[in-house]
Amino acid sequence: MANRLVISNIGVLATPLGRTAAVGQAQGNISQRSGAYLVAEDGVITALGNGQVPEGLLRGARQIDAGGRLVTPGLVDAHTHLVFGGWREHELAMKRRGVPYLDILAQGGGILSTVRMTRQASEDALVQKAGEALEEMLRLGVTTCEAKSGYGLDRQTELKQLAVIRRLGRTQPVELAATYLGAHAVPEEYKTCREEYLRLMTEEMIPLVAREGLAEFCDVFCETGVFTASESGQILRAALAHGLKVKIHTDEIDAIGGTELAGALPAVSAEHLIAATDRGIEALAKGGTVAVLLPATSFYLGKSYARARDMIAAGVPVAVASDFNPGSCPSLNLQLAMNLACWNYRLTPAEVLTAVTLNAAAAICRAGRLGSLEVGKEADLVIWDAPNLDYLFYRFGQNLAKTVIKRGTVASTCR
Ligand code: IZC
Ligand code: ZN
Repeated sequence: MANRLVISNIGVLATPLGRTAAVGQAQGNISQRSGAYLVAEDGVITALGNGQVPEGLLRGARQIDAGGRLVTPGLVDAHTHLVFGGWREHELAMKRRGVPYLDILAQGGGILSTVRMTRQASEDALVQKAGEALEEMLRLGVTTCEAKSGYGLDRQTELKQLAVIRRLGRTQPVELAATYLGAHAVPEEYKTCREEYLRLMTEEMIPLVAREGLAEFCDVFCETGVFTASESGQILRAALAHGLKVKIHTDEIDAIGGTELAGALPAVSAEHLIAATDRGIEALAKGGTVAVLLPATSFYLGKSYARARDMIAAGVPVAVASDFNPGSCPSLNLQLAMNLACWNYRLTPAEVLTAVTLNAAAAICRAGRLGSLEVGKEADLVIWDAPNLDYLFYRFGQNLAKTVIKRGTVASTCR
């Protein structure tokens, strides 16, 4: 007999609908059912209804009374640098003095400092550390998470990071989507011969990562002093040629053409976009590229906030993610990013919900299976210690997730 889960007495079941990203006004048009119940069998949603659960559905089922609380899809964190050695609190004083992020990197700190620590860490130590982060993310309501490499840059350490992601994907409940980010920085040993590093990525690493199925996506940090738009195009085209899907970090600090490139390729997603121009936004709309916005990074770098309202108006699907990393966003709290998105992007609670569920799932090519609560989708959901959706955005600074369910199984219970 199927493994059946029934969640009854749901105060409000709030969810976007669909199997592709919600665009424009649709981003804010979510379904909100009062007094609902949900039934899942073997991890897949088989029925949704209102009021009393029919007797027949209760037989042999595990039943959870939601106690009149809010239920939403499980959160999808579509942009994290999950696997890294060490931290970078030694840069705090420098950052407080106003030394810019890119200057710290140019001096061999920043990403390159994390690269040194990640090269030194054993695979087991990285599994332990990233595993603890995932446990915390799960408690906060995250049921699916994208995870990038990019702190090895050499062959051995990039493969070590991807192996960590693969191991964690098999041993803990949060579903992982792996991204090869060899183009996160030019490693110090290639400083005077960057073409050699480009060759290593396009001719060796990308083919290897694709052939061995170590990552689904390839990403590039397209930024002043890191990789140019032309180099980014070269790397991402090589990735596409080998069957990887592509993403790009672009317009985090300067607009140097990466966003136009993202729309033209097209990339599945373009991330950051703090400095995006009208032309960049048009290109994303044309390419159907998801804008993955990272408001906690704007907060931490003291930068302005991406033009989320303009993007939605222009027909760009907007997702919101944590950007968890040891430099520009040492927080894995996606709930905090949701609050910032509501108040600083001026998105409605419904638009933010779509941004961290359906559109985030689309940003990692999983919207057909995840990101909304509908018959046929996987039963990934959060029972919140909240009576309605507004409450999630009204309170802030503490974890409001009560019970987190992944594929029909209770994965975390708090409060
Ligand atoms: O470690 O600084 N922006 N990559 C691009 C990062 C931030 C992560 C880091
Ligand atoms: Zn990033």
